[in-house]
Amino acid sequence: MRILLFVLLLSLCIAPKDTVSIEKIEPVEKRPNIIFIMSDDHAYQAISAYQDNLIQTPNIDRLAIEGMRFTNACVTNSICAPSRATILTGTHTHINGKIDNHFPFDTTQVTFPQLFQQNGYKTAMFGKLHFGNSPKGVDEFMILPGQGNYINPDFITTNGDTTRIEGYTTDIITDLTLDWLQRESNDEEPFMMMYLHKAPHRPWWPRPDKFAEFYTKQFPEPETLFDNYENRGTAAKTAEMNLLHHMMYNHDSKVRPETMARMGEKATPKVNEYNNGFYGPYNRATEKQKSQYEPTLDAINQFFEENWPTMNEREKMQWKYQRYMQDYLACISSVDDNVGRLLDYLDDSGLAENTIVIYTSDQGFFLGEHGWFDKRFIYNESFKTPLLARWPNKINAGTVETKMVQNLDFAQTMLEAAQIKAPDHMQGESLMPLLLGEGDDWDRDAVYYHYYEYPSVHMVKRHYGVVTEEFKLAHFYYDVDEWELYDRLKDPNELKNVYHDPVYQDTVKSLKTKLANLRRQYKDSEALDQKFIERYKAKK
Ligand code: SGN
Ligand code: CA
Repeated sequence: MRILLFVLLLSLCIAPKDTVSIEKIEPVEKRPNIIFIMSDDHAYQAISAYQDNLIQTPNIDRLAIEGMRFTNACVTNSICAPSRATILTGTHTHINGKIDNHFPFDTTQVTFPQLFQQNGYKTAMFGKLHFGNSPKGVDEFMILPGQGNYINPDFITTNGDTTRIEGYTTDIITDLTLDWLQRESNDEEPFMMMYLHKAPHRPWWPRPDKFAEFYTKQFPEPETLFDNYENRGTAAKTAEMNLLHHMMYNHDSKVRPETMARMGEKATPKVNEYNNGFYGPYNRATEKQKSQYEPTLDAINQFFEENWPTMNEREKMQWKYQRYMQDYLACISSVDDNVGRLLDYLDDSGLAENTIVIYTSDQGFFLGEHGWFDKRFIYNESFKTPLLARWPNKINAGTVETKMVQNLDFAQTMLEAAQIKAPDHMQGESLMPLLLGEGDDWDRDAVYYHYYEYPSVHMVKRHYGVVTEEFKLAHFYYDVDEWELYDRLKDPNELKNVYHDPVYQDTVKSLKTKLANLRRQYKDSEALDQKFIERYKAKK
């Protein structure tokens, strides 16, 4: 494997540098290296620095202990590729055009790695990007095509080839990252590295040892696991992301298609014909790897066959929740181990001192809250995202920042840290004052959100909204015209829409004004909403 990697990396030719016109500023002090770590669908509830009853993540937690933890970081559009487009461009998705996972990303736009590259930084990217096109502004990359695979993944390389590497994706992405750091980091030029995990994205295939380990564990259920969506709008009731009704037995819960076929009617209700959801990912494994997965698969399948027919609905939900958490958290355990490998390398090589390490996810995720998996909604678990940042001697250790920040702010933050001027069209704000403990004048009191991917998988309706510390107001549109208001302080689980409650009518009025102002400020409009709907219909 190491030899293969070496030959492969040797054969990579360096991509021509992209040309974008930017203003150069002479750095006044030694510029820091930056490592931007992003996992895919990593809920803050599954990082022990945020919530410690599901999993211990001692390595990721180091960033909180040695740096800053943001408790109110959120995304502008809770879905993968749009979030990445916002991070790369520093603009809302209606501006950069990547409003959903389907439409291609317009690569003529300036992305922040290009600015680093133009300003004397070495740049690299390893892992999941999730655009159909190759990243610009990175000297070297190895990215997963599309969603990528957990087992023996393929990678697109800088010279345009696709190559398969045997092993487990989270380990391999880290091997590639460490290998690049060993080869390329030096004292003269700073670097900006994007280290991007596929895990813990669906379908959750852990490494075999973690699969076995986590199958023995049981996890506490969230308060709202059995939510019946009363007192909410149509969107919550019609979304297709309920563990009992929409999570797939083969694809997600690892019930073999043969087990279900043998059980026949006893496997009902809602047996889905999604065999390839199981064998698509699993058949990538070698015979040796399969022999490591088989004992756990046998145990799961035996349990299912023996118990499922006599379980009631509640028990079925509980079983599916446990299966979900076992595999999702096992994937995260590998992420945490590998973040530990990276942090150890930074310590041992002496790089840690002058390197900013950021840890985030492309959005949040439901871990059974409201009975759901997946994301998309403006509701807390998917709207918020983890954000940790360590920068020795700059960020005070163990600090907690409660201000509302967004993935929209990341590009400008990293650019300012590197003393590179951000283009004026970027729409976020640099988080540097907050990181340096100088945030007294930070005056953002509301953030804007807009989700578009509907009708599509999981059927979460289009909506936009405004979120303040106290309230959340959202407008669902397209095939409904419904408003929802949540009192975040009185109803933290967002179980009661108070939009029509007479007590809240002044709040509704003032938030609608705030929302209209934000839409104007960020250049969003009904005309744009309509344009994106027409574009969607034209493609269908
Ligand atoms: C896949 C998943 C969905 C998920 C989307 C988007 N299905 O379609 O559950 O919502 O990706 O996720 S699966 O068959 O691949 O498991 S995103 O993070 O890329 O936006
Ligand atoms: Ca994602």
